[in-house]
Amino acid sequence: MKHDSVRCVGFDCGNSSVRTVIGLYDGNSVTSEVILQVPNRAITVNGVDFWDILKIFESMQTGLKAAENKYGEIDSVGISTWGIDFGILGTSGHLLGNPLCYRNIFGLKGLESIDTATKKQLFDLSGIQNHPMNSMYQLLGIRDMLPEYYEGAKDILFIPDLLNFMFTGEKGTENTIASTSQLLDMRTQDYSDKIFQVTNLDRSMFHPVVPHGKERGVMLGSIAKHLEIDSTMPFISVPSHDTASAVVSVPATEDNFIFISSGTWSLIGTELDEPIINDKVYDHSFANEGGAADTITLLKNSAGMHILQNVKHELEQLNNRKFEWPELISMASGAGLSVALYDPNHQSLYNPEKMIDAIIALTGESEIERILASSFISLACSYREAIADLEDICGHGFEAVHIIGGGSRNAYLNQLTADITDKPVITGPEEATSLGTIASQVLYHDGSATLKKVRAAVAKGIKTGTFTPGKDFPREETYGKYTRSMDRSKSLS
Ligand code: LFR
Repeated sequence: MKHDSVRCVGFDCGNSSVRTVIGLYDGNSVTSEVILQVPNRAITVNGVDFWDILKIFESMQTGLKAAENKYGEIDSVGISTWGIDFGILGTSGHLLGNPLCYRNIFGLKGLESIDTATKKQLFDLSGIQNHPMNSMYQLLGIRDMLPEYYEGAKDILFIPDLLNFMFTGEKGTENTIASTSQLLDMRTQDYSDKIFQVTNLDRSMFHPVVPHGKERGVMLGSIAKHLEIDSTMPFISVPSHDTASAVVSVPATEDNFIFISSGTWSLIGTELDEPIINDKVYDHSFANEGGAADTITLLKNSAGMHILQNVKHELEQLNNRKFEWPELISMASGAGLSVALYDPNHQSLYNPEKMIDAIIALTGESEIERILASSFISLACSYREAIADLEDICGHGFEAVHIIGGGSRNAYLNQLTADITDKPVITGPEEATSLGTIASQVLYHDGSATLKKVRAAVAKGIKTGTFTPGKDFPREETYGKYTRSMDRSKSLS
């Protein structure tokens, strides 16, 4: 160790914020501080949603400089982001445009172009659920609808790969982010030639997988000079899909645990040594994504806080004032339980022009308090449904539910989850992704560290909460109302 503690910067770049976090590892525990948080949002241009990758890159540079100013020389950096999306580099080596956001019609068109039997084959080959947002389906849609992008493409870099490239000039990928493309065979966690053959996509655009714990490159001298910071800091191959990093920080000591990684999405699943690829997983729409240290995160991609984030945003625009979460939660809880419920994964909620109108159309509720209550309760019911499916797939029950990520701050939703699932809920850490990114760098610095050891080191530095199921909560009545509201043919998950 160069100093008393190893100093790692973890970037957590999500759909709603870009966070720079510093983590200090003293050989025993990881402590951390959020250095900078900058809002992120997809930007709509002529009906198509894009990411402002340059703003994201700039905010990461600002965060890195602030971290070094405050803590001194940084020993390493790791980047995690949301999954699926990618930048396209042309033959000149430059970006052909802002990366598209997965909430667009290209993926849906791509999915529609594949027949049912081939979709099943693609699941069997990959172990990943057929979701319209998967990079594979987006690329099929882009090839058809934006041919100038596809034909001009030399390299496809997933968002964390693109950011690593922008910082270091090195192109590469790693298994967790690449797994969200549906182009890997999750038995080997490497690209599947057969999938490229079936889809007729071009494998040469994709980059080799850099194993976790290896260096992906060092910061470009020009950036270091511009920021006036140390130029030798290595960028480490961490689980660069935010979900995979977040799962590293689950404070579980047992091997079998359920996590709900709660943010814009809710990822509900468990960690496995090997993928489970069978008809049950297919029917329940679960995916075997890549996890840290060669694990698999078997999970359901389910709608999360995206619905409520949009309701909040629309309310703020309508009323020309801010609505903080505690106010929205008290409005929801005041409305009680006797509200209509809906499927949070209903296709009409994926990217509606107006989220509030879309919920009204599904529920018939028109008072905002009741819409909020309906949304929180429906989310908690979707958790119970996914957990029941997971238990069915795994063939055993799970005792408790770990809720991690920014959504774990929401005590009302945590309690509803405990009440409706009838399982104790353990919450924390909130900064799950960045802590996981930091903990994964510990594996690079400390040769004796294991996933178990770094998980324990993270657990020592965080606060957790516990929510116990209410004895008299009308859980069957509430869940029954939810299941009756479902129209499976319209569900995306
Ligand atoms: C969560 C997440 C999900 C992925 C979704 C879209 O932040 O990474 O795992 O399915 O975003 O990329």
